[in-house]
Amino acid sequence: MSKDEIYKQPLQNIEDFSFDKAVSDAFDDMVDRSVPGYRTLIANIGPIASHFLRSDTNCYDLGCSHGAASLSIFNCCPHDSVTIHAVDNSPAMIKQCEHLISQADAGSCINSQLADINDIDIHNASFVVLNLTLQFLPIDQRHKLLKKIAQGMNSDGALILTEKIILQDQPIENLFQELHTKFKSANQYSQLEISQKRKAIENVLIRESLQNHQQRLINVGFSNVSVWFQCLNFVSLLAVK
Ligand code: GEK
Repeated sequence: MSKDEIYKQPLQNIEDFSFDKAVSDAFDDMVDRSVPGYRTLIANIGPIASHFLRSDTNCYDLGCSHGAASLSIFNCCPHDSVTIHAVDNSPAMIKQCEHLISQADAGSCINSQLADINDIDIHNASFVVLNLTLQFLPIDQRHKLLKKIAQGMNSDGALILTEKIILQDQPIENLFQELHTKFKSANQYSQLEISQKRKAIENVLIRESLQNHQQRLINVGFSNVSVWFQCLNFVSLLAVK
């Protein structure tokens, strides 16, 4: 695993953040040092999935990166006949995902796919994961994707949606931003790295309020939407069809 040093040196031009090879190489270190509770999220996705997975159904990990959620599900999967589809549109991410799947001897259960999640077919799904992925889609594409997920899901299925949200209460929003900056400083990111990364990601990661996410999930056909995890601005929802 490479250390994330992408924004360590002063940059003349800060380009929009993208999931290229440099980011993929540093991804595991980056996500651990940047997302409060990431390991807790991954550790719990498998056990939550195992409650909803049914034999002879599909599970989708959309925007899978290196497949951490897929592997967590694989390790808890109660049915051999479940196929986990790990999908990402970054070639570098999928390459490393495939490597880790084969290292875990999970190739017969996890099918990795280089594709845009807007273009894939979703059917006979008992469980779907969007762990920190929807936030990278333009807002006007989000309803259509979630509707496709709800329509391709069996009646007792569920979705985990994890997002960095924006708080509607401005003082709390400011406080959580400040605490997130402190979290990154405590994880050895310099002020320069933090500010350059913030600039690179500001037009790429588009946050919405918790209420927007909850309402959209209800609108597309989920009957129960519960928060199961929150740390600062990072929230994970369990939406049951
Ligand atoms: C994890 N879920 O470790 N189609 C496919 N993939 C996409 C798209 C798209 N349209 N847009 C973005 N991605 C992972 C972490 S990372 C979150 C998810 C982060 C992919 C993108 O290539 C990247 O791998 C992933 O979504 C977001 O549980 O880096 O903050």
